[in-house]
Amino acid sequence: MSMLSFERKYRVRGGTLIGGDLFDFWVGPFYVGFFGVTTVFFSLLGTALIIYGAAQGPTWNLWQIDIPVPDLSYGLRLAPMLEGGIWQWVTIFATGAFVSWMLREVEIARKLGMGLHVPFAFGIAVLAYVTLVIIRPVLMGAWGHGFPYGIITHLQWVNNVGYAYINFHYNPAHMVAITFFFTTTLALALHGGLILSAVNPGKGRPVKTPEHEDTFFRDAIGYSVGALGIHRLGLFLALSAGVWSAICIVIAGPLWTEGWPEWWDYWRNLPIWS
Ligand code: UQ2
Repeated sequence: MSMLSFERKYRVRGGTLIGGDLFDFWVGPFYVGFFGVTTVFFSLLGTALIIYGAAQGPTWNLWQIDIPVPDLSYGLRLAPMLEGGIWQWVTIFATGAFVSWMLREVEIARKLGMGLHVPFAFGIAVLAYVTLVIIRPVLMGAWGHGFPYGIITHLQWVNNVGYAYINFHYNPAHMVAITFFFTTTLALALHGGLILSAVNPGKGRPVKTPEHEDTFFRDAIGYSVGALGIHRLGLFLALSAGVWSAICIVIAGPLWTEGWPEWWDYWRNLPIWS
């Protein structure tokens, strides 16, 4: 079945979470739905606010534009627009847009009778963002603990938070997160390389089969995780990277206030060493 006739067959009504048939239609190739409308709504408002914030100056240099967080003294209250209020509303609209996009993915998956793996995976990315700008600031008692929306300024925030805990690389959850990021790249490099090597064996030579893929790894390391298995593993590794990233930042402050090197003192102070 060609893509076009497949789409005609499967572009049917139903599967919506809210609104019934009201927004159950397509605009060109794009499914709309209730959450398509809310995604556009939140995105436009958030983008307009960012441009309004940038227009307050002092620069239109893309690298230096900044939407700053409120001062810590505002705690968890709403700040005046030009003193961090813009950041607060951008955060609300961004979260609204991200959650809307996820729910639109849920509706599309339901329509097609598919699993919810893609919206679930996207939800982990949203969770990582929400952890930084909502969960951790709330746990620490001030919106000013969120990261500012600027290319340079968000990097400075990462740098400052790192030094606030002396050396963030001693955060054990940070270590786990990094390990998952690296292992994700390893798995994707192996998978991408394996697939391309089977599909592109060289000019004039026949494309190889999944059995070739299995056999390559059984010959090389005595084990093949399998065609389905590599995708389960890849999703697990990638989602774990996101989850442990969220964990490593949400425990820094709310749970552990000293430098991360000191966290290991429990180990150095074990009585067995004396
Ligand atoms: C595999 C397989 C694939 C793959 C890859 C492997 C046929 C097409 C890459 C090999 C992967 C293994 C052995 C797991 C490596 C473990 C980690 C943690 C990186 O066997 O089946 O399908 O793409």
